[in-house]
Amino acid sequence: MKLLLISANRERDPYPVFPIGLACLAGPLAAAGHGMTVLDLCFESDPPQAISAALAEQQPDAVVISLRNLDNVTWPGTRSYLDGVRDIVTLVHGRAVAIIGGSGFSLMPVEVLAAVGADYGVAGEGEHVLPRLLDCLETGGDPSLLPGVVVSGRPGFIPPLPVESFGTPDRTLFDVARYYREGGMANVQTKRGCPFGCIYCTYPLLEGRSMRLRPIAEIIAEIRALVDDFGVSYLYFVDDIFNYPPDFASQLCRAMTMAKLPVNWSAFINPDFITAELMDDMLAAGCDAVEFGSDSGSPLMLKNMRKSFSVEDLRKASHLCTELGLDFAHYMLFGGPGETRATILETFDLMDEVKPTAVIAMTGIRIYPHTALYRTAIDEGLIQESTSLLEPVFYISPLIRDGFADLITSEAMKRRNWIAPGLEINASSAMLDAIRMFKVKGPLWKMIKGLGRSHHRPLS
Ligand code: B12
Ligand code: SF4
Repeated sequence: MKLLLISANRERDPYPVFPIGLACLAGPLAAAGHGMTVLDLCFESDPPQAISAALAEQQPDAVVISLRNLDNVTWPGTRSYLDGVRDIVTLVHGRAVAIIGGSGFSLMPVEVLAAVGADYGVAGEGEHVLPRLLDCLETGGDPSLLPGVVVSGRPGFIPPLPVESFGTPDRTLFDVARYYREGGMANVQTKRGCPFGCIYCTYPLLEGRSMRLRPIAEIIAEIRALVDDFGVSYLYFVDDIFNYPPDFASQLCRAMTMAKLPVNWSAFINPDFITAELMDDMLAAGCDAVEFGSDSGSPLMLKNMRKSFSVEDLRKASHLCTELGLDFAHYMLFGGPGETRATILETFDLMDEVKPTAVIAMTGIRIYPHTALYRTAIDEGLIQESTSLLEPVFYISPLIRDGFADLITSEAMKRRNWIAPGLEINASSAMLDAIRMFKVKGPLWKMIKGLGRSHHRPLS
């Protein structure tokens, strides 16, 4: 079949993110004999015009739309992207079959399909099932029998099956250089899955709870190609947790060091599985910044969010970074079940003590179906089973709802290293645009060291 692959993601905050999910599909689609072109809407000034032109020029049989983000998951400054996707599908209708997938789609497949009006949707990983769906369409098979495939107008679907293994994304049809220039990082995935069960988190739902590790030699070859073919010198590992399983992380780092790859990199890490030895391996392999998905500095809140680590683990991991001179950020999620003024202040106190390069604070927690937080929100009467979550609904503990934003704002503004995207503290779009003008490589939060004082709605 003749395919047009569309990356629908136009979000540029915190930076434009290369559509690695769609690139993962390009190889298997080519292997199945399909021809394809790519339309990436991220850098298009007039998406409807670009889509119409691509449809007229390419005359595709099917359009494969990748929906990475439903919204920016940021309270109170929420942006939803669904209208843009609906517009894409409307333009495709009558000219080609519209198939949609991606992480944003997979979180609420039946609801998103109905909302945007595509012909077919695919929940979960697309490497195996998308070629099978196209085969079905060509041969007149029944797509609803394929795991993960949602058919327009039909209720329900067979749950997706995770792929056993996955390979190197095919980046040849994409503008890697522009993403690197404007985003300052290339992305690489070394494994999929997360075995933990934090109450709000969708990652185990999207990637499964069991870990699937890529062969290390294949990852090294992928990084080598990014360096040689695209001049990349900074990477971000998109794994849910880079340092789990720790043995794998350590083997990968040692292989990167042996291969003398001229790259720096950063990743999300779990404070639970950090040892001095692993940190040494990471630094030797070029790691120059780490991000902890800490969520809170309060023992009660860590327990309530079902985190796998303790406040003491956060202390130890932070001290290790400080000793090694490694930039580190803690990501905080305020407002979970049981959050009070006291637990919020405990978090500020812990951060004052461990002094990270930056603290990135999200206020309110987006509720997704099939999470423990969803059940809590129903039990507390915040939402009903019938509540649509396509537009974001945020959980904010009833114990702190009044004065919540004011408290975080006033405390964060007292500190130079706090960033609160939803409250626009050190993180407005204008500010991020201004920072990106300097062609920064690596995470933008490292730049906070250069700011003299905290900014609220700066530069606007
Ligand atoms: C790493 C990551 C980041 C990094 C990205 C770094 C980088 N340089 O790439 C950072 C921290 C910067 C980031 C930022 C954001 N992220 Co983020 N991120 C992730 C994460 C953990 C992995 C994404 C990834 O690269 N996956 C690897 C690729 C290979 O997988 P994939 O894209 O899902 O593609 C597969 C399938 O989805 C499917 N597929 C994809 N497209 C299609 C199309 C069709 C037709 C088919 C059949 C299948 C298909 O097949 C692919 C291969 O198996 C996911 C959570 C997760 N575990 O998925 C969140 C996630 C994608 N992020 C999310 C969001 C919201 C954001 C932000 C908007 C805001 C925020 N607060 O985090 C920004 C937006 C940035 C931007 N410009 O777009 C949400 C999106 C869903 C939603 N709620 O809207 C997710 C799912 C997390 C969540 N909250 O649930 N993110
Ligand atoms: S927050 Fe991190 S550790 Fe917890 S379930 Fe999500 S990905 Fe796993």
